Amino acid sequence: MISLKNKKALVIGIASDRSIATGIAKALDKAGAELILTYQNDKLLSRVEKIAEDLSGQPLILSCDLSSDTEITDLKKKIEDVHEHIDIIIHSVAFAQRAELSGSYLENITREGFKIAHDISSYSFSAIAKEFKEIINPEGSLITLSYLGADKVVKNYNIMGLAKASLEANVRYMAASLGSHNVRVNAISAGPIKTLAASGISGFNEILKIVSDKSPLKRNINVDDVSNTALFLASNLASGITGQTIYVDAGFNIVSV
Ligand code: NAD
Ligand code: 0WE
Repeated sequence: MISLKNKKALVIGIASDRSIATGIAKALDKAGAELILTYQNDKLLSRVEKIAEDLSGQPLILSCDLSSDTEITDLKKKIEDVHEHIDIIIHSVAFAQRAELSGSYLENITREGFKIAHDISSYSFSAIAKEFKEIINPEGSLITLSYLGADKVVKNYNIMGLAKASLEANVRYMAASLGSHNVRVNAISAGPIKTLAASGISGFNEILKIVSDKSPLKRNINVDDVSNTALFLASNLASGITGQTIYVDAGFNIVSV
């Protein structure tokens, strides 16, 4: 059993009980970490509170919309009131305007849509690291979530593919920047999972079917598959791993035709 006793973990991206961030929060909690959970807006507070009730620890719950620099600065101030240092950051956040997540890439792309997708889905991870840098302990671990569309063309993923490519490059530059502090930075590229971020995406069920048919493990992945990898990357068992994108996708990314 991996122990994260005395480790403090900031988990960003809980929107429902199905969120990948919810599964990761539960895994970190079970390993003994002390949690700080953030939510994007007031509509989500009651859900996060309900999820927190099922945890063994009592997490600090704070609001933070990552599109705002002041909200990121305020988040750090509020955390510093309670904790001198933190050890783990989970960034499980992505956003693109819905109209840009279907149909023709070139017909639907806009300058504003490009900016929003890259701002929330890539820049925000570095913005958080920049803000928290000085209070992250040595042996710290930063983890974000990516998707195959960063590397391969996935129908309808469109602008999010570019944003995830940026996020994965961001992971490498952040890893190089934080390496001298002995802080590691990695991405988990997860296979498709039915969460809020997947709801209403046209063709999502077909993607699930293709993965279960073609992946080496002949199945789809679940939030536990991702959470267990996050637990490993957060722990010192992964002490030599940084700057990587680790696929947790039942092997789907290695297969062709
Ligand atoms: P989700 O909808 O539960 O989580 C997305 C989160 O992003 C939500 O909590 C939402 O509040 C947050 N968010 C969006 N804009 C924000 C902002 N401005 N400020 C703060 N938070 C903001 O869905 P999920 O599937 O758990 O997604 C989490 C991560 O996993 C995303 O990065 C997503 O790209 C990635 N991912 C998902 C899948 C999948 O199939 N579900 C596969 C691979 C990677
Ligand atoms: O990263 C994602 C989705 C992220 C996402 C989801 C939404 C839906 C609601 C970003 N922005 C929004 N904006 C909204 O308004 N995934 C990996 C899940 C996903 O989304 C797809 C996929 C997969 C897989 C979209 C098209 C094709 C495949």
